[in-house]
Amino acid sequence: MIGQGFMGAAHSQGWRVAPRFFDLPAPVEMAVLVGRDAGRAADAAAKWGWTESSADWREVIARDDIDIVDIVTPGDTHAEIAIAALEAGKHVMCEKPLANTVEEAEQMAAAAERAEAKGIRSMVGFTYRRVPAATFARDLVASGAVGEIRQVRANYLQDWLVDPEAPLTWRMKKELAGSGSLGDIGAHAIDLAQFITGQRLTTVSGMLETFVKERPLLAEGSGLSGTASAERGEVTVDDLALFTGRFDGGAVGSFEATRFSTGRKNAFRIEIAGSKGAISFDLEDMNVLSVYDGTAPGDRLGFTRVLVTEEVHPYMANWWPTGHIIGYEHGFSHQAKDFVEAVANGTNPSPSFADGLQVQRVLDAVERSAESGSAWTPTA
Ligand code: SOE
Repeated sequence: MIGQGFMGAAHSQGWRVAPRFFDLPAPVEMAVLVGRDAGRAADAAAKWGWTESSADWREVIARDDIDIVDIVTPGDTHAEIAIAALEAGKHVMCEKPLANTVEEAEQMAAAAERAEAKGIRSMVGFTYRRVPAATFARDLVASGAVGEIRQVRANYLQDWLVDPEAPLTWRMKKELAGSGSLGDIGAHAIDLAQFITGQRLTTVSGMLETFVKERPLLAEGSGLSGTASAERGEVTVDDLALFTGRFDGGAVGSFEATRFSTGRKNAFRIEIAGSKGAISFDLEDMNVLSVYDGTAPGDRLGFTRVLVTEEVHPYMANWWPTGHIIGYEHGFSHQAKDFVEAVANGTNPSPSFADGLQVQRVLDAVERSAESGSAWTPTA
């Protein structure tokens, strides 16, 4: 695994737990954790359960005893590391968004296609697809439970940047993160909306806003927080992204991604309304899927809170007895499990780098639309 921030901790948990709860077709050995800073990498490796640590990813991907490379670094390094790892014959899992630009994502998707011809697998870490209630939502929609999909409403709301003195971490620098709320959390909304509906966004119209244009530089820390220094720097990404879009299957969607929604910590909601019914998912209530059956008798209409905690639900048979809930970190175990199965069984995992490229094109179209004053902009 390359990277040692918040996602490093989350992915480590996934790799460590997946083989203990799922019968995987191959063993998982957490071999090497790579981080820029050798001391921090050694500490993180010891804490999270990696056998070794290193500060040199090139040396690690050249090793014969490494089969899988998991990339959890900021977006500016995804393309270089992923392409090198694929060319070295390693299966690659890469955090979202796939890259910082469409051009990089195209190069990564092309490298993944070349590697696939040699049996090398790759996947993007859109983890929320693997929250059982979200996977179940996809299954229900695919079974026709909502009928013809008409409306998609997705909003991903956080508030960790409301304080104008919160320091300038890498997620606020375009050269490192590619974009702000748009790519960081809007990408999740795009992926999940497309995953659940089975439709793809073809045109978008959007606006972006940066509320706080300058922040104290980061003195110490990383990830979402840290201590502020006396110096200030420019925020070069969006704080909020709002857009509407049309899907290729006829649905129409509205999207909101913001780190300025005061009081909302990690509220990711998606609602789909169709000709026969509707579903509503809320990450803050992640063991539930609200389902509306518009064909029910008139005296029994209303959203039903379905507890997605039963062994009949996706991934749930391997966890706890009936009604026992799971949490944020379980998605990372499901992701690790699905990836190991694909690698061992010789199948292509999903979402692929090509899927990641398509999301990147949507992000880019939103940016182009916002620059041009919200004009309708094709995603391809
Ligand atoms: C910060 O906004 C963040 O950690 C994102 O980077 C993740 O992708 C999201 O899952 C939670 O919030």
